[in-house]
Amino acid sequence: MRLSQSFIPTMRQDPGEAEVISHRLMLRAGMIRKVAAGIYSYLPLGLRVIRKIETIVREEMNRVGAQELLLPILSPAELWEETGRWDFYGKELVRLHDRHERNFCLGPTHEEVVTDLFRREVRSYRQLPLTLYQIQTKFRDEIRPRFGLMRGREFIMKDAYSFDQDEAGAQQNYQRMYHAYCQIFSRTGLNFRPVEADTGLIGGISSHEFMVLANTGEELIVFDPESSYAANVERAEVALPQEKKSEELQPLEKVSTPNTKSVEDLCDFLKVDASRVVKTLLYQTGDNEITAVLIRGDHQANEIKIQRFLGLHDLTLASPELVEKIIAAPVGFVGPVGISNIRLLADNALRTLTDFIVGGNQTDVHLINVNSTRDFVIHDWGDFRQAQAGDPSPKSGQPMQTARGIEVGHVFMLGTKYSEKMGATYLDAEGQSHPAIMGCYGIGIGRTAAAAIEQNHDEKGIYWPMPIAPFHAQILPVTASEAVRVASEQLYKELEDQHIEVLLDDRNERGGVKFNDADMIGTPYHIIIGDKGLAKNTIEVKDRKTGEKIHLAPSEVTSWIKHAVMQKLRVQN
Ligand code: 9G3
Repeated sequence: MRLSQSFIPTMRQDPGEAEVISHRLMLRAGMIRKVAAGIYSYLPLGLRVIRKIETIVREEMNRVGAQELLLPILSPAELWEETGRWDFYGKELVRLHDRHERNFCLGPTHEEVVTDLFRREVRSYRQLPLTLYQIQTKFRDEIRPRFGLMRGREFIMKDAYSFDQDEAGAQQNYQRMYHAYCQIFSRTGLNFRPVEADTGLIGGISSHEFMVLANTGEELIVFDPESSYAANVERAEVALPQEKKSEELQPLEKVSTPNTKSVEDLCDFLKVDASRVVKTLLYQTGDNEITAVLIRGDHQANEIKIQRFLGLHDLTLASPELVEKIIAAPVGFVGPVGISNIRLLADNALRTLTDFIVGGNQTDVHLINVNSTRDFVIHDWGDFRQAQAGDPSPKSGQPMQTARGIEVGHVFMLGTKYSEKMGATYLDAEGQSHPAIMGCYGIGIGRTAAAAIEQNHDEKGIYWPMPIAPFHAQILPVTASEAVRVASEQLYKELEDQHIEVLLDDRNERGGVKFNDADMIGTPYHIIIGDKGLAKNTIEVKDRKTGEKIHLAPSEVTSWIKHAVMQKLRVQN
């Protein structure tokens, strides 16, 4: 491709709107343009990256026997009513109606549609197992679309659905997909990690997320450097504490602690460590009902764990008004002593904690040397906190570490949640009817491209991993002589003949402009052709990522590039 004839509108200036590096670089490299909040056009360069990721995904899906189809984007409300999700999802579901006032949504995911297809077409166990997938644009009306392709309202997803006869088959299918995902993300050239995940609102049985490791990632994971254990912090279980409770307890005391609403203020004032303080978090769990959760001062509450324990869909902190009304205590000074009308849950870390500090249910008052059982009654113990760095691994017992990641893929064992609700059954060899056991498997295609940039950039721009690079090599004629033009054209033709994806910067621009654009676009190899080099019969080849340069005779360049590109495509294969 000739740059003079291509539509790659690079930007010299920084686009102010972009909050993350991948969004900024996609705009600056001329890969995408915004049409509305969370809605983007993929320009030719961006689309090339998207297509390469899609090709890898297709190859690996086909390899494990998944079959590609294409379901409609418009989905009739009736299917979503059958599973209860028409009412469950609020404004995030993009709803519309046709000329006959029939309700539809723009598909945010396709469990309902694919399960409907299954129940109409599949009768017998002989037709199972069956795995279907598609690569399609989805719609979700996010409250706060941001970070470019990372969290758009319209986005490209590969979604796959598996149907099995029994649990064992479903597990096998899940494992196969898990390995296909490892293969896909290895082939893209990304540094990733599969982690145990929470099954969330979709209500599956087991699930793993595929995280691209990047400091800018929105997800926090804990991992055990000694074993393969890794999990999203939302999900990671925390082992019971080991130490023993001390036997001698100090007498409870009331202390004046002016202006100490936060744990930090309190610790400064009392000169104690946050691990001696217990926070009393109050959640509204009914119209006029509050549930308290006690968490150690240096720990974070995990609302997903609390929610699951309570069997609730969502969890909101109680308003100061409700707190005043039910326990007559000021927010910031609430504590468990002397409160009898609410349910008290406590995190397991409190099992071994003695002589701790809690709110005194009066402004500017705390209680010290507090002990559970002696001073108040805990109704339920549980794992209610977020795992953190240093917590023991459930596999090796060694301290775990934390890392940030971007979720690019997710695999779920669904069980019969959808097949039972929608009557997606098959007949076994004895003619008995059973609901199919399902799994679903997603990959964010655009998000994978964005994550690749988060992981592969420097101050000058992007450096693409070869397997998903929009072009393999870029020719930069940096002086305007006829000799340089002829050598560039010659090389361009040779490389194209060898099926190397090459971009020729034949624009009438200064060398500096060409260098800057090439560094920003991130083509892995830059072939720099100038009069000085040609006078010595050399052409410079630069590795965009490492900056390494070599000088080759013009006649050697094509075979060197071909060899280097093939090697980099193969290594990750
Ligand atoms: C909705 C809306 C938003 C949603 C969903 C439904 C997330 C929804 C979860 C999934 C799970 C899997 C198939 C591929 C693998 C992942 N946000 N989820 O179901 F109606 Cl508005 O999408 N889907």
